[in-house]
Amino acid sequence: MSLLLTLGEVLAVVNAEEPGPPRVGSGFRLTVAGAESNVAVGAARLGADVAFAGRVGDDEFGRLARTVLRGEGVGVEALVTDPGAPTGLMVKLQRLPGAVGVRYYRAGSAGSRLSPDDLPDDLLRAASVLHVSGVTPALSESARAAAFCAVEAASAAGALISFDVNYRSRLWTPDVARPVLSDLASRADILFVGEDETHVLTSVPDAPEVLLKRGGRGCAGRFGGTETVRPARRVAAVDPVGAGDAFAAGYLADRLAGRPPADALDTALATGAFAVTQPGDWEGLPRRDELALLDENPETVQR
Ligand code: KDG
Repeated sequence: MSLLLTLGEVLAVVNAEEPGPPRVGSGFRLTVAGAESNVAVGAARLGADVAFAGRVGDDEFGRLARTVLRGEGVGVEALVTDPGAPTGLMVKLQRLPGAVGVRYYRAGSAGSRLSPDDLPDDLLRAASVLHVSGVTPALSESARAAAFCAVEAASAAGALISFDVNYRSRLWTPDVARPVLSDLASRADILFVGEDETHVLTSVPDAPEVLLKRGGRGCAGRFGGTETVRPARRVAAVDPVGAGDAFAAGYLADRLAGRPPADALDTALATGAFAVTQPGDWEGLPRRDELALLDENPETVQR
């Protein structure tokens, strides 16, 4: 079966359970997330063969991340345990209801110490698609080098390169990010970019498959010379974070299964819609037989 390899940082995440500033006794819900691990989980749920490469600390959060990924059917042979640094942490607060703010505690984390030495040569050779995002090169010099080395090695071995721009303003500025993200984007066979992210690229390159994400307005796919525009699926959104990763997961799972880009775009939009219906960046992601639920009357009771 075709292998999807994703590379990045998986983090522990604590989500405030109530809107407002944190106080003594405030409730937080613990989970794990990370742009590229979210994609891995999403594609695995849709039936793809997936492995994740990265680093976690030798701590409870690292063990939790490994357990979650393994439990979701994602290969973790290339998830290195780093005894010298903690697993990174992301905190999600809602200062006002629905206004999610993200804080990172990941400087010096195990994941940010990813380096070219961590790269799984065998998986890079075996992968049909390598998926990286703009988060990883923002983490550190060594993580940036790892992302570029992985792209070069996978590409040389014949894999398609999937790149999601995923610009994170809390990690770097547009001026620092632009040459790096533009370079990675120029190497992509499959490029995911939000319309609010095009300013961090010198230009949107003419990759064979370009997915321009328009948030609540859907997506424009450019496949060779053809443009395919689709509206977003209408769902009651609870938590928008993770929709882009879900979109990428849906698209890549379909392309790995041999479906054409226009069909993969439909699956991507459906997968993204599922992601926003539940709290968490990946928890609401669908299995393939659940995708059709979006077409059903919300009043339907399944018996
Ligand atoms: O896309 C969702 C991600 O942003 C989240 O899961 C954590 O990787 C993450 C990041 O760096 O923001």
